[in-house]
Amino acid sequence: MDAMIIEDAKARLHTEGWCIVPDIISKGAAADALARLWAIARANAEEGYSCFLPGLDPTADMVRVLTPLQSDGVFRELIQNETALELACAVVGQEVIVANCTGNIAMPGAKSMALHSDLAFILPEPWIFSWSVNVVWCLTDVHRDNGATLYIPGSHNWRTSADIPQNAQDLLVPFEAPAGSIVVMDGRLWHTSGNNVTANEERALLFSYYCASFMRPMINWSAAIPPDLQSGFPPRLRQLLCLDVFANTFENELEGQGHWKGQPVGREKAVAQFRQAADRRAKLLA
Ligand SMILES: O=C(O)CCC(=O)C(=O)O
Repeated sequence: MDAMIIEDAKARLHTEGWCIVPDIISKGAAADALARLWAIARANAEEGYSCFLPGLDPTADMVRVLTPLQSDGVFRELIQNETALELACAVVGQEVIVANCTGNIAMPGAKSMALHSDLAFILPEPWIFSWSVNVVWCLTDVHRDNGATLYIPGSHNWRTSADIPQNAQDLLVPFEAPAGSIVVMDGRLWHTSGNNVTANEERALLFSYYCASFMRPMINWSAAIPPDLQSGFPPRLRQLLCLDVFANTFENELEGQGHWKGQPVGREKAVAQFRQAADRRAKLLA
C-alpha cells in the first residue's frame, strides 16, 4: 500500500475521525469473503442460532453474522491485515486488541438501527480519548441506496450523550466506497446503518472492531474459540485475541516478570527461597 495514502488516511482519522482506503483487497476476495459470511450464517442457523437480532434491527432484512473469527480462517487473516492494524494503531495506540468481529449484510428492505458510537458500547461516558476503532471492510460496493453506514461528521468530538443534538438524524451522511475498501471509524464517531431501498442489491460489511489493551473486549475470545482451534493460532493473533494468561499489562513490562506463576528458577532454588520466607514468618509468629 502506497505510504502517502496511508499517511493521508492517518491525518484524516485524526482530524475527521474517519477515513476510507480503497483497494485493500480485490473485488474477488471481497466476494469470496461475502460467500463465506453466508456459509457461516447458514451453519449457525443449522445449529439453531438466528442471524436476525430483533434487539438491534427493526426487520429480519439485516443478516448478522456473529462468528466470523471462530468460523473461518479468512476472517482471522483480515483481522490481522497489516494496513488495517496500522490504521487501528494510529487511532488507539500500539497496544490494540480485538473487541469484536461481525458481518452485517443489509438485504433490500433493511432498515436503519439506532444511532450509536462503538466506544459507547464498551466504555461509559465521558468519551475523551479514541480508545477504540472500527475497520469496516466493504465486501460489496456500498452507497446510500443499498444501506451504506450513515455517520455524523464531527461527532467524534462529542464527549457525553448530552452532546447529541436534537436533530442528529438530520445530520447523517453515508460512507460510500467500492468493494475491497476499508472505512476506518474512530470509536467515538456516531453512526447507524442506512436503509436498503434497492430492489435487488445486498450490502455487506465486515466490522473488525479493535480497542485499547487495557479495556475489556465485547467477546471473551478464550471462551468463544474452541481450545483446539486456539492452539494453532500464531503469536500475533493470540495477542490480539488476549488468549494468553497475561491481560491488561504492556508487553515490555512483562520482560523480567517471568512466568505468571512466578520467576522460573527451578525447584531447588524456588523451594530454598520459599523456605527463607517461611522461616522468617515462623520467627515473626513465635
Ligand atoms: O451495518 C451498518 O451499517 C452499521 C452497523 C453498526 O454500526 C453496528 O452493528 O453496530
